[in-house]
Amino acid sequence: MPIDESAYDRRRLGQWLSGEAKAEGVSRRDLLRLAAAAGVLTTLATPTPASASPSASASASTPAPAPGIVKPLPPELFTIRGTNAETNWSALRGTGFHTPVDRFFVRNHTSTPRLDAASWRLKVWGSGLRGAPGLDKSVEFDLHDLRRLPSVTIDAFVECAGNGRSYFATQQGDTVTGTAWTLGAVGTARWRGVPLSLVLRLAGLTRRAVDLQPRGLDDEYVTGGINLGRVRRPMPVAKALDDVILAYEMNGEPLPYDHGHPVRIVAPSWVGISNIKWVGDIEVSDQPLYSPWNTDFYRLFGPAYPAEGSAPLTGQTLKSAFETSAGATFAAGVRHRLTGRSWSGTGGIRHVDVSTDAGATWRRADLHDRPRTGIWSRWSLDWHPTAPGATALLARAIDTTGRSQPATTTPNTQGYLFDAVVRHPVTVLEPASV
Ligand SMILES: Nc1nc2c(c(=O)[nH]1)N[C@H]1C(S)=C(S)[C@@H](COP(=O)(O)O)O[C@H]1N2
Ligand SMILES: [Mo]
Repeated sequence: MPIDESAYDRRRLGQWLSGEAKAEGVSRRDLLRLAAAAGVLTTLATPTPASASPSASASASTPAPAPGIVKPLPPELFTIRGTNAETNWSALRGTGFHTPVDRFFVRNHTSTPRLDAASWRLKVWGSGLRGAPGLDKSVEFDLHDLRRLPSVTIDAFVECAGNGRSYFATQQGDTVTGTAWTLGAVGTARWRGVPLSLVLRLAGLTRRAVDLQPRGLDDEYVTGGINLGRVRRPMPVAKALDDVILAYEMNGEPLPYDHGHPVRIVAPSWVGISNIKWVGDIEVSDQPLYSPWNTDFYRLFGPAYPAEGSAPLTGQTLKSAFETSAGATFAAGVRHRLTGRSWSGTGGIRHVDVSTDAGATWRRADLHDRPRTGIWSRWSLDWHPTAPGATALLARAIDTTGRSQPATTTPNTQGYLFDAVVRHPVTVLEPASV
């Protein structure tokens, strides 16, 4: 079902600006204050030199609490960034198509709640449901109810909209706010669960419903002194009915605590925030819905965008990563197998070109997975370096819609959807010194 995103958003934004719309207790004035404090509505500062720390603006404003993440985070697998854990790409080499849970990135606004599956309930409620006049339109499901329904199993990546954000600073000299991810805020899993469309139908979805909003059971998110409430983000009904699932298994096991136990939303190809973890309720509304996560966050702001920002972000972008750490060394005179993965929110991966000489020449990599939208394709290429010294590895993917990774990404203040080719620094060593 095609979604007319722009008409949908124009209508929604109009209501928001005229104060009609609900934002669940968060006033528009508070949001504007917050946005100004975070520099969101200001134009870009003078670009910092390309050598500036990628995390300058992000880490200065964010204290570094011990992350409230349950699973072990050994440094060879993860890099801790505030309340989040980024997967080290070197740890994915040889792991197969699905990302093992022990190295799947975690993005938490607050901390992982350890929810009890037996007492967990999902409440589906709101004006978009059928119900007797004057009665509460709400339906509850427990995990047993969901497990009794026909299940689906899908492969899908979950990727943070800010994945790759640090390269806005290090490659382009742009000043952006947010977690300074490199490329490890992405993982692909096999998810099993119930189609959201089925649960919505059982709950009495009407044709009047336009938006729904899943909400997490983790703590309320407080930032810049403002309590934004529980993590929640509206989604058009058309997406919900298309391919979204309520997942209760990840890679064949019950969902782990950190990834939404016992049930999360999986919204294939869409920005990570659409995949609400620890979902406790879903509002289904006959009016457009708003939350900070579709008004001030997860839109593109900046000189290239309208003052009110772009439409709320939907699909992820196109990226490539090497399964090698930055600064890795390679012996000259020996054949090495370079491996990596590319993925796109808009199509499958058609081909990937790799440069081992900082972009001077390119060769086509071998693809190891058939192209599918919303998952990644693994690739490899042999490299026989001869000249010692510093160089950069580059990978540039083209997806089945013909889209290819550009040299630079038009900046946006919050550093979302970086899609440019990343320069991966490595050093070739004299054969004797290895
Ligand atoms: N309830 C809740 N859901 C959430 C979040 C959160 O903090 N709380 N983070 C979102 C973001 S921004 C991302 S990128 C993904 C990360 O999923 P993961 O931690 O399983 O990798 O979860 C999304 N769902
Ligand atoms: Mo995210």
